[in-house]
This record gives sequence, structure tokens and C-alpha cells, in this order.
Amino acid sequence: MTPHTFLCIDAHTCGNPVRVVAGGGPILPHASMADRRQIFLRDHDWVREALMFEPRGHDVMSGSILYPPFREDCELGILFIETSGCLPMCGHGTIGTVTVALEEGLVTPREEGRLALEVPAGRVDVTFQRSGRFVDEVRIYNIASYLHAADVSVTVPGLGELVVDVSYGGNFYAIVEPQKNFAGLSSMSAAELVRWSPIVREVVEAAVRPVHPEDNRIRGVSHVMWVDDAPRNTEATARNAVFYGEKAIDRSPCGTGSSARMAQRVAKGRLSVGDRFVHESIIGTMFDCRVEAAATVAGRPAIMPSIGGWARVFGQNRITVDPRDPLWRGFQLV
Ligand code: PYC
Repeated sequence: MTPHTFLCIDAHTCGNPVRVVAGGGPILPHASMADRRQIFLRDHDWVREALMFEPRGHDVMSGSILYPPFREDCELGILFIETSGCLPMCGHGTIGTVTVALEEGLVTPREEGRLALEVPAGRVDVTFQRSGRFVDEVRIYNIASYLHAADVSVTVPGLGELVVDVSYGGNFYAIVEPQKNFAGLSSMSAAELVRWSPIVREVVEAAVRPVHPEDNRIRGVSHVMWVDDAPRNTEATARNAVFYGEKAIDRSPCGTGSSARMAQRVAKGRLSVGDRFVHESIIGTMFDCRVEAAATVAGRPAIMPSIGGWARVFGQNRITVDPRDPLWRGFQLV
């Protein structure tokens, strides 16, 4: 391998990192983003590891690579990269990527205020508002989200019984609401959430093994969402802390997590089509979400959610991965 340079733009969405690879990403065949995701994971995963893991990234690092879309009805293709792999969909990543792409002139929308994106999970439409050269807000019209399994009882070694729901919003989430062995987010530090979440993920995955009924490449409980209805902001409806990868807690309110959460609440009669749902993150940032419409996923009741949020661009990052560096591929301490 010769040294390889990536032209990255660093941003954050409501506190969670988004490193957008605008140049230097691997050339992938003319294929859907779902197929390109598989090809990237098979042949080019070193790119993700080198850019996401230490010493060039960190435990919470997350980002995307821009591609021309395969679908003719889309204007931009996005491949999500993060420490845990390549997600089918990432909400905070989409808000950050769209903000970067627009502010840096990397995409020209067919119609001002709208963009159609191709992501591995399907087509995602966004609307955005700009003030001059800056993007103020991006709203994602996310893919159909549904409650996959309700009231699943698991035994978590060291913690005891938890009853969780497994819900899909672009990734499968184990949702942990306050109950006997979880008294709400104020009862657990971030370090405790990082300690318990991989164990919860493992036992819930063993109990449910979710597979998306319309795309069997989307499978497995990848995220654990701890929630309560005691947000600190008066405008917020609820708050959450989403665990992903090996050590990461989402600093944003999590777009796919918020979609999964709304699907769960609608399925349980606690939210309705047309309702607004303001989700607060572990650091107090908020996404302004809505249940846009009812839908179905392979005959199951589902919703079409939307998520509004903001991102800020803060750096141009020309990163060279040099094979002379013994740590060129990156590492993670777990
Ligand atoms: O916003 O969808 C999201 C997300 C997934 C993992 C981290 N953030």
C-alpha cells in the first residue's frame, strides 16, 4: 500500500461527530448503496478503521463517504462509517452530512430547500433551511419504522430482569424504559451505561435476533437506547442515551433511535400520527421529531417519522494514512 490521503470535513450534529469524506474514498461499482455497503465492508473496511479508530478518530467517531447515487430519483449517495461498522442509516450522520455537503458546495440541489438521498436503508428525503451560506436546520424524512418485538423479558447478569422493546428506525434498538432494575437516566452515569449496554445488547440479541422483513441484510440489535420521560429542557417530550459500537454514547438525540422510539410509542398507543416528539440527548441537545404518517413494513403497522436537527462544521481535515505508521489501520481500547 502507498500513502493514501483523504479530504475530510469535520462537523458535529448536536454534539455527535460527523467526519465527511469528500475526497479519497474508494471507488465503488455502479450499484445501489445497499450493495455498495456490502462491497465496502468486504474490500475496503480498512478505510473506516483508519479514519474512525484512534489515533485519527476515537471511540465515538462517526462519519460518511459521499457517492453519486445509483437511484435516478436521488441526488446524493451516502455510505455511513463509524467505529461499529457501516450502519444502514444514521440520523445524526445524515443531518451532519447534508449540512457539510451544502455549506461546502459539494452538492447542488435540484430544488432549493430539498434533497433526495440514497442510503443503504433506502431513499431518505430531506428539507433544509439556509441563512446565507450556512444551513440552519435539516429535516430528515426517515424510512418506515416499526416496533419489532414488544415486552421482551431478559435476564442481565449482574443487573437482573429487564423488560425491553425492540424497535426499528434504520437500525434495531433495544429500548429500556424505567422499571425495577433501571430507575431512569438520572440513576446511571455515562460510565455505567457503557458498562451495562453491551451485556443488554447481547442478551436481547440472543432473545430476539431481529431481521428486517424486507431486507435480510439488515439484522441484529446494534444499539441500546435507555430512556425516560424526565427531560431537562421544558420543550422536550422525553430523553434518551443511545449506546453503539463498543464504548460510544450518542451525544445527539439519535435520529434512527428517535424514529424507533416514536414507532414504539405509536404501537403502544402513547403517540399518534401528526404528533410532535422532542427528543433530548444525554448532553441536553434536542431533535424536533414528528410522526408524519402511518405505514406498513411487510404487513406490520409502521410509521413514517421525521427528525429535525442542526449541525456545525468546524474543520477541514486532510488525513494521510501512511503504511510506514505501525498504527495505520487504527486501534480501539476495549
Ligand atoms: O443518529 O441515527 C443516529 C445514530 C446512530 C448511531 C449514532 N447516531
